[in-house]
Amino acid sequence: MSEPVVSIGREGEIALVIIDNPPVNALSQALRQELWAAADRLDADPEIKAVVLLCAGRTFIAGADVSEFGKPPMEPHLPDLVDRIEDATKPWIAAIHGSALGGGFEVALGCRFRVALESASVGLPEVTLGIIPGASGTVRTPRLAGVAAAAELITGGRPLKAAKAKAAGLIDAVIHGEDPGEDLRAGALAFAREALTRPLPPKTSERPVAAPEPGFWAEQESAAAKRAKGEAAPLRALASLRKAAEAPFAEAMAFERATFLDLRGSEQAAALRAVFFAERAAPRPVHLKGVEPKALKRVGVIGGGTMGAGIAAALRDAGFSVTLIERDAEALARGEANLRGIFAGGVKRGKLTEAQAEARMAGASFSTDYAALAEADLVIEAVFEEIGVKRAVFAELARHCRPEAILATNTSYLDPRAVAEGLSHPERFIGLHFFSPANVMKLLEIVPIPETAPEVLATGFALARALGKIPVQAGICEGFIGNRILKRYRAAAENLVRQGVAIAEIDAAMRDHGFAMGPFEAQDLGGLDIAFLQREGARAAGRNVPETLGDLLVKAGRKGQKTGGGWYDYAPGERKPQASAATTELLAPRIALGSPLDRKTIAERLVGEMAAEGEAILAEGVALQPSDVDLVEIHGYGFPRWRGGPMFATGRRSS
Ligand code: T1G
Repeated sequence: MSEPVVSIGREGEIALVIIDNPPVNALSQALRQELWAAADRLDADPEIKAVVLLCAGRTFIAGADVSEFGKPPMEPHLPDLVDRIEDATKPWIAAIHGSALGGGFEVALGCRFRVALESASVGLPEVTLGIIPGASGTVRTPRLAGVAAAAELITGGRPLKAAKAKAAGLIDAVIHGEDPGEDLRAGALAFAREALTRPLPPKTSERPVAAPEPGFWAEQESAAAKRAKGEAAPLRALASLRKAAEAPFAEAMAFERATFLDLRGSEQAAALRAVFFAERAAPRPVHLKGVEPKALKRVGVIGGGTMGAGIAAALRDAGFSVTLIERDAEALARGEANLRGIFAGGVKRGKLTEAQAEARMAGASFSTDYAALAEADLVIEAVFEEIGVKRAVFAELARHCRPEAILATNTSYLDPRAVAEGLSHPERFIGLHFFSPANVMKLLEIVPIPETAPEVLATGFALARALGKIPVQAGICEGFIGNRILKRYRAAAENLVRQGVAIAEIDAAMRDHGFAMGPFEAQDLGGLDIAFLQREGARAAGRNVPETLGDLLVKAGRKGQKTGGGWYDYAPGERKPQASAATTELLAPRIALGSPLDRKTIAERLVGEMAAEGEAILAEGVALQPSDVDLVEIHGYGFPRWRGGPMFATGRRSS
């Protein structure tokens, strides 16, 4: 028999039920069964008056065991267990640290009370897995928090911190302190003793759901439909919540369960599960197991432009001390202002307090002298994409940094081997390709050169973990994984235009498919000139790079939104694309009179091209596994997560 995952202790007339099911106390069948047995045993114990439910390890119950989802559900089912806890003859008090998520939060909802450490959060992230809560989350939550707060929690899937959860009525007390084994345990016991001196509140299932304002459901449904773009779970979650507000408890529970089981077997849920596990595996690649990363504290960033400042901000957010280097005082002042601007934006959006923004700036220093990097553990270069400029930077770094300091380039198109040419100790060199804005975008492509030492590569992954990013290792080729696929995608989209498909129709097709933007409006936003200059550079170097439609636009001065027009026209100060007569005229000689394609076909064709390029990349060893290609597309290029990425969506990987 395997080790028990539940133990029972006691403090006077209060029992402590302690779950210990690493890593995240997920509700495996064994755990459900042992909790049920604990409820039976404590009901039968006349000396026990209340039960505190605590978890060992890093977190409270993080949810159902996602790895059981492909298998038939086994008894005891979670909704029954939640009812069983609610029906216990003694009140249960959930004592939450870390995260109470999904089924974990539902177990807490079955308890008569919930208390949580300040640092804890609670949530129902099921929609992020393509499902809805399956154990009363949609039915009990509105009984505590009302339908508006419940709708936000359930259709958005984002957890709430303890203080906000308390304000919403989802927990009863916030416990001060940090240590779950001491502060939380003591706080929960004190709460339990106090609660026993008062009459018990009603069970959650017996509370009514307050009727919302008239028009509430119609408004919610249309907003959710607009956001969903084909993603099923948020709308189905809303329907379940509505049922909870309009039907008796048992009927709403049956509706929720049926919806949950239906979605669990869906293609979208399979895709989102595959992404879930790929994201968790990415930061710790198997081939680096046992390789110790180097310690990182002080990091230098060369270049204070949009990319450099974004990287510096990401580093400061993660607590590294940062030294930003620029070539002269003027550029340095601009770099400092860029960094300050990023934190000011955080304050404006309510993500940072003024004091936090100040502290972020206080941990950054600014210099035009590379000698300031003498103590740096890592330096990331983010200067102009020109080989001569970059090599000059690395020559300076070799002169001023410790020989064991890691030196990284953020190049997106140059060959990192060429950037590193002539560098002493090339084993410490690596490519770290961030995506703009670097403090927001989750993807980090990690590009070793042949000399890169394994510890240096492992340090790249450790850095990604510290920054909360999704790292993907890429081999050397033009554009690495992401930009190489982007190039093929854009070329395929241009081919459709050449065949006579309307530009706006292609963009609309990709938006309908779940992308935030289509390929042409995205180019207008980012500017067409960067890719153009890169093609021109390759042509100047004697390579055969066929003329693109984008080249024609740039040559006519149409570089995108910043010049008032690119593929589309833009009214001054506006970002809304308008069909452009000028573009039509410019491109007319290259465009055939073709038959139109429907949007679904357009999207499938373009995703097919991405996947075909992904396959070529895998065959060349530039990407190590299909899930890496999918993670790059989802986290760097806006591929709809619920479609699983181009490799998953085209059946090239199943999990
Ligand atoms: N099931 C199985 N394994 C899980 C898991 C889960 N729910 N959550 C995490 N793991 C594994 C993960 O793969 C990794 O494994 C290890 O635990 C550590 O995870 C009926 C339908 C809790 C905030 O969506 O958000 O309940 O790689 O690296 O950074 O309504 O894990 O070590 O082998 O992420 O400390 C809803 C998902 C399920 C929670 C901790 N619950 N988990 O973060 O660790 S649906 C979720 C998280 C549900 C009911 C339903 C995070 C965390 P390995 P980690 P972390």
